[in-house]
Parts: sequence; C-alpha cells; structure tokens
Amino acid sequence: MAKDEPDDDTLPDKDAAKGFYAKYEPKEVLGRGISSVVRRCIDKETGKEYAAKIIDLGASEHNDSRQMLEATRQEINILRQVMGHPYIIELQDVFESDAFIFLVFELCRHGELFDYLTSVVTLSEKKTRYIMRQIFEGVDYIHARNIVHRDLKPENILLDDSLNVKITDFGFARHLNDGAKLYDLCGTPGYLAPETLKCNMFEDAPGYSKEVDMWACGVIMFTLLVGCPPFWHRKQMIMLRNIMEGKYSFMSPEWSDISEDPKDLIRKCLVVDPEKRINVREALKHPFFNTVMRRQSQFNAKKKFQFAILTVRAMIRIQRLRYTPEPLDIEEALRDPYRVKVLRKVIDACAFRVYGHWVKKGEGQNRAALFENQPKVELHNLYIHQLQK
Ligand code: PIT
Repeated sequence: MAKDEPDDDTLPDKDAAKGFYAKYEPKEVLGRGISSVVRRCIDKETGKEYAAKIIDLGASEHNDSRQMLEATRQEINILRQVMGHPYIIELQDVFESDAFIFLVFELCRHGELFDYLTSVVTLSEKKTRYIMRQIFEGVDYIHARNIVHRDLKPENILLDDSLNVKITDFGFARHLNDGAKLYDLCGTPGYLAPETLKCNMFEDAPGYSKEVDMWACGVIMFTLLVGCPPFWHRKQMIMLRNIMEGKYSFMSPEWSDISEDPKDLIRKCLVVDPEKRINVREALKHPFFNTVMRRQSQFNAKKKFQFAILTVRAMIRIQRLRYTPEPLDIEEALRDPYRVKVLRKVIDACAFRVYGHWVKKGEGQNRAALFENQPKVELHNLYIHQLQK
C-alpha cells in the first residue's frame, strides 16, 4: 500500500496525487461512475497494467465530499479485509489527496459480466455453473469474514484474462457482528431482497443480514440462464411487489431446455423468508455443482458398461445430426416462432444486435424489455376496445 489510512480526521497531504502520477501512467477510461472514473494504468517501473478508480471528492458539495471520503475509507477497509481470494478484486495501492482518491486494482481486461452477457444474450448451463461456482466461492469468503456485499449484480462482477470472476464494488459492503442486522435501503432495485424492501416499508421490520447476497445470487443465476431478470415488470411498483411475494416463473419458453438442478438452486435462493433461504455453503454443495462427483462416487461395472454404450450411441447420433437439420414445424413456427429454439436464438441475437445499445446498466429493465414479446396489456385492451366499437 502506498499509504495507510490516517487515524485522525485531518485530510491527507496534497502530494499523494503526485505520488500516483509519479508511479503510474493513466491510460484510457474503462468505466465511469457519478463522481469516479476507472482508467487502465501502467506501473512505470514494472510495466505491469492495473485499473485505477479515481474518485473526485471535489465533484460534490463540501459536506458530500467529506461523506464521500469517509465512505471510501470504509470501502478501503473492507477491501483490505476481503483481499487474497482469487474471485475477489485485489486492491493494489491507495493514494489520498484532498481532492482525489486513487484506488489501484488488478486489471480485469474482459470487463463486466453484464457486458459479456449482453454480447452472448444467454449462457449455457455449463458456463453458468462455471461462473456461479466462482461467485458463490467469492461470497463464501466474504461471508466467512462477516461481511455482507449488498450490491451483487452482473455489473459488479468483472472477468479477468481467463474469464474468471472478480467480485468488485464494495461501496455498500458492511461488517456485521454475529446476530447484527442492517436496516437501510441500498442496492439495485431488481436485485433487492424482500427483507430489504420490508425495512423501507414497515417501522417494526426485523432488519436484514447476509442472506440478501444469496437472494441477489439467485437473481444473477436466473438472468445468466435466460437473459432477463426474474421479477422484471416495466412498472417498478409491480416489480417490487413481485419481489415481496417472490413471484417469478420458469414458464417462459427459454426454460423448457433447462434442466431441473439449476432451477432447484434458483428456487432455493429466491425464498422470501431469509431464514429458510439456502446459505452459501449449502449452495456450493447443491447437486447443480456436484453432478460429476455424484456419478463418480461409487464404481459400478454394469452402470459403467451401460454408460459406455449410451455414449457411443449418442456420439453416432450427434455425428448424424450434423447432416440432419432439426425438424421444423412450419405451423408452429408461423404461430409462435419464439417457441422454436433455433428461431428463438436467431430472434434474440437479432434483437440484441439491433437494440443492444438500449440495454442500460443498473436495473436490468431495458434488458428485460428486449425479451418482452407479448403485447402490452393496455395497448392490447385498447385494440380490442377499438375493434368492438
Ligand atoms: C474495471 C476494471 C478493473 C477493475 C475495476 C473496474 C475495479 C472496480 C472497483 C470498483 C469499486 C470497488 C472495487 C473495484 O470497491 O480491473 O473496469 O468500487
């Protein structure tokens, strides 16, 4: 670390900004926040690349700037507690001046999981397993240190050179002693847990704890598999009501090709009562992550032989399949093209290619709108009304 957190309340020296520019050469912008910017930068001595989050304390009013300084110091404190895990962003250096704070992180060249998902629309079960296992392992590390992240979402999951996960943005993270609860409303609407919303609605709400991160993991996993979030509604009030009631479904056509294990894990994350929700250790032991281990657990010669035959048969079928296009029911394709998997893939890919730039970060609202292939109810009613006149 370039600088330790000062114990007293005085603002640190102005030379710290010079310290950052003496050590690093800032390059292009990787991302922007309200009063911060993330730039790629190069260590002048070693030539190694990093990402520097430059927080502009002067961008806000005097009081706000003091608050921002305090909040950033708290974030640094948490970042130092969770450092040293392969799936959590590594804080490399800190420089504080009275106008700016520079946080230097390891570089994640592949950017946000959010942008990756937008480019591929949906992830296969296998890729979802790979990504979700890493997210849960990162969350396990955080929770084991009694820290709750409170803002897990695909925008806060970065991907490194090997497409491995790095959990970032600990701006809302808090340390929680055993049994302690939080009461403030923070996070991102589509990912908020019911118990967090309850704190904002009822005076006597019991508060919330680490379980909110497991809820957010359920929302992320659902979104990775089918491309749109579980509780989405274009009216935010209805979306929040859906969250409170845990109202979502696996009924859309995209789910018909997805197996039972991932659905079961999502169901266990999206349990309204936080006490009955799966915890991170249990999630890592879920069959979704342990399918291979289950098969390997006991050697059974007969089963092995049957499996070998099935494999050979499947291989022959797959080889033939290459030359045989999937049968297409023209009537079904005309009536409801979105139900046909091959057409659905083409439709989604085209929609994302044309309208992908609409997908804004934050609530997943625009992303879900791209999947809305039903007529809006009001418009539909208006249309019926006009016809009846
Ligand atoms: C990038 C690329 C990269 C790192 C980051 C962003 C870091 C972001 C970050 C932001 C936080 C935080 C931790 C990490 O607490 O390599 O685009 O607010």
